[in-house]
Amino acid sequence: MKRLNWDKVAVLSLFGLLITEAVWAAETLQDVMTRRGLTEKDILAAAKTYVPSGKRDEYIVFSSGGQSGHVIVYGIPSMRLLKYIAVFTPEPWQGYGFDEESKAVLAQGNIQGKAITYGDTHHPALSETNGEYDGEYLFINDKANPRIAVIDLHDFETKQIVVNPVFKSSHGGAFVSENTEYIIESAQYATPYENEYVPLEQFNERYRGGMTYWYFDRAKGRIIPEQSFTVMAPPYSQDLSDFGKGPSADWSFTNSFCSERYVGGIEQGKPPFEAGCSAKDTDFLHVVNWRKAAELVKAGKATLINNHHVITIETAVKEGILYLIPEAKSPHGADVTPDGRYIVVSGKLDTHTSVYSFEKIQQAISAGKFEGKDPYGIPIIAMTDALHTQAELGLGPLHTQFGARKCEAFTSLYVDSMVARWDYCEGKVLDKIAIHYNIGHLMTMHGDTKKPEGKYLVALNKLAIDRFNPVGPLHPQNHQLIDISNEKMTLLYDMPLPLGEPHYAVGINANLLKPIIRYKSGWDSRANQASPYKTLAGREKTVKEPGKVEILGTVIRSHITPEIIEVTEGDDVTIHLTNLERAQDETHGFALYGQNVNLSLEPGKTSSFHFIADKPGVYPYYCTEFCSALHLEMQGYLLVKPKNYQEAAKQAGETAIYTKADYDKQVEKNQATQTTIDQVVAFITSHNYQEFPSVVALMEDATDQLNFAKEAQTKATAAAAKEDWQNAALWAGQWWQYQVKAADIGLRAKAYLEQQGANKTK
Ligand code: RUQ
Ligand code: CUA
Repeated sequence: MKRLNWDKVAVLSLFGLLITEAVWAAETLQDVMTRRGLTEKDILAAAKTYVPSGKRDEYIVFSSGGQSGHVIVYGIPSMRLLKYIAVFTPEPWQGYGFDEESKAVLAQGNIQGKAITYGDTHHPALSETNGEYDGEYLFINDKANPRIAVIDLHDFETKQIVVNPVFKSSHGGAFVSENTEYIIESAQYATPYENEYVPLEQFNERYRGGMTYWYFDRAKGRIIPEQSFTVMAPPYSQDLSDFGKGPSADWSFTNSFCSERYVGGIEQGKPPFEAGCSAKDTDFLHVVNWRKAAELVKAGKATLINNHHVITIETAVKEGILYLIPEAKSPHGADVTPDGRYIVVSGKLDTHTSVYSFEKIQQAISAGKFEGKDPYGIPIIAMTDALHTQAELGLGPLHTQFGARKCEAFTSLYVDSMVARWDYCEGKVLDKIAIHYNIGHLMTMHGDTKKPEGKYLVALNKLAIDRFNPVGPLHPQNHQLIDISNEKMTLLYDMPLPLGEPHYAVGINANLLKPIIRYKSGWDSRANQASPYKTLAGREKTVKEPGKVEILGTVIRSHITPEIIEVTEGDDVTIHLTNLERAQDETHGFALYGQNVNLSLEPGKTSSFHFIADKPGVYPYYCTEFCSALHLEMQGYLLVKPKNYQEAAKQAGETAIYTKADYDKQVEKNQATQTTIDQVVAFITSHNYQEFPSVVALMEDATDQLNFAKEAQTKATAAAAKEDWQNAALWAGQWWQYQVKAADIGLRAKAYLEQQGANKTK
């Protein structure tokens, strides 16, 4: 339990039980190594990853949650899980998809009117300023239902979902431009842009791929669909994308596979997709001048399809914003180097990884030097004219990330189950390390920015067989932590992830993240504004109209207002709840029997839910977070009366259960608690606590709690003066609740000051 149990502490210390006798001799490190069969290498790896209790991780990773539709957050080097962020899929702990505010976000992701309650999340992207992470926003795509979500890193919540208006799938997103002006999302499986039936026989003429550029308004923290556009591309299965950096910042790069434009047909005796799609020796890297494309849209040169700006292939060719370059068979991944001078592309079915030179590409374009045109008239730059170098890294090269050293790159080798470290300037291999199995993406710290920090690499392995304790035929995934700070890469840790196939992940220096700890009071977090339903203490109210009930309520330790909600069968009921707490961990939950309602009310938040009370009955509700010693008592009843119900005579009034003795006993306890609080406060204020911002914040928190305590004390004393011992005892208990919280916060502040070696000033 997270709170100190005051009674227990008192009793234990009274009997001296807190002092344990040393009955067993402590084990030495050597003993433990022998007992557990650990080598010195194991111990070294453990020492590199172990984060002692109370200490924090250096990096925070945002990983795709695959089919779960979530984002997984964990720390490096400890690999400790910190959070699942609900994105495309309802998630009750966060109230996501259960309160009206978040349901509105999920509803933005409806596909042609249909609610979609999962996502195949692939590539998370952190917002950037001048090509470096700024810690403000995270974006992630859904491959199955082409969508992009915006997550605000101020509170780690999903704020927006946009649906691609012309694609029916999308793989190559999300990746951001150097200053997060645009987020790219490329199509995967070519389809007609229109939402209508087009026979496969018209594949070459009517099916299309493309690259969508979503405009991001930083001030609003939202994608603006009206200012976004798509550059149409041939039906070549556009795969992954990346934006340029520095010299190449105005350009984007998207690889593709199945440029054969094969449409399957094994049912008609034709070879299957996988054979037809890998027949040619090369596919195409798409090179797009997105800056110029955006200007073309502004100049009115785009066509409106499904109410969305599309630059047709014809326009793109005429205006010189789209080029193709052959790339090795079945390529995967397109990664721009930190200096923006090269683009690295691997061929899954080729041992080569190709390094294209941005400068050479530009030279070919300005010289008009092309080896031909594709069937859609797009100029093709010869591979030899664009290549800087090629490297033989191993079998099945896929994705590339960059290290902190000059020209240092890391590429995953799917078939070999290895990671290659190599020099992309020279095209030579430096080191290799065997990883567990089925590696897809890999990730280094800040490895896709202008300034990679290196240090650690995570290999994202799919379907971890033979590695962890078996849990049935569906296997967890395996994220392997690798130390890349030395000349030889070393494996440090295997972390099973029990949630969807890992695709890509991004790791950011923890110092760059500054999430808030509470909301401004009465906040609609999803809309990021004060909620119109914000309710202050004492202003709770119920508005009844025929057939309709609207309640503006509050929650605070250990009480839900209203406690009793009475409605009539068939009523349309809306309830808005505001969490009045300011203490940083005082989240209350709200669960209601039989209505699929489950809210998370973090301090300051206002959430709503709506339902039709169609069945007469008794529906208890309660708080689902262990928020205080009286958490279990944080409860209420929704009573749905049948239509035309005749009220029975009221029962006699409630009987008091508390007496003067109870009140006196509680007051005595409160005074003792106050003494402890005073001591803690004296300790803190006699030190230079003002030099520690987190202690100052804790003190503010504690002061809030003490003010609440004072209010309850006033009520208790007033009731006692009237000899209303029932209410006096209850309010005295409430007063104590706030004291305990204040003491708890104070003790945390004191411990922190002691740890940090604060100086005595008085
Ligand atoms: S992908 S395993 Cu979906 Cu990024 Cu390459
Ligand atoms: Cu609030 Cu439990």
